[in-house]
Amino acid sequence: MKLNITSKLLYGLACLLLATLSLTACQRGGSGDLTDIGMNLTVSPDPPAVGKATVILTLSDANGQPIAGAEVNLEANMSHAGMVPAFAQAAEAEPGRYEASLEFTMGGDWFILVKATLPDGQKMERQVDVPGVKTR
Ligand SMILES: [Cu+2]
Repeated sequence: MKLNITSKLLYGLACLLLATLSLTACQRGGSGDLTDIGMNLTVSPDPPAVGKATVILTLSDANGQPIAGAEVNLEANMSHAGMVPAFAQAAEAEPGRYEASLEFTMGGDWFILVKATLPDGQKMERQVDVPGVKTR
């Protein structure tokens, strides 16, 4: 009788543990906004113009410390349909600072989709608008 109660208790605990684990896994697996991650993106030349551009991106954690070792991919696209997006993988120039080359193929309103995988495996996705790319 005593043994039976113990095994029921253990079973209950195991279920609880599993539920907690899967909940955590779901949160980590989702591509959330990760609001505590700081991101700053600048485009050079500034103001941006048609042609080659350098995108500089910095990532920082909740304490403002640079996040080194992230994998950062960029997708540049325009706000109207029918454009071929440009993709670029950013290289880490210094800890927490990532640089990529892109080419704006026409003037107008662009946006850059940043897809980053942080060193702890969390995935972050953010969009940065780059309006008014100038035609040379
Ligand atoms: Cu266009």
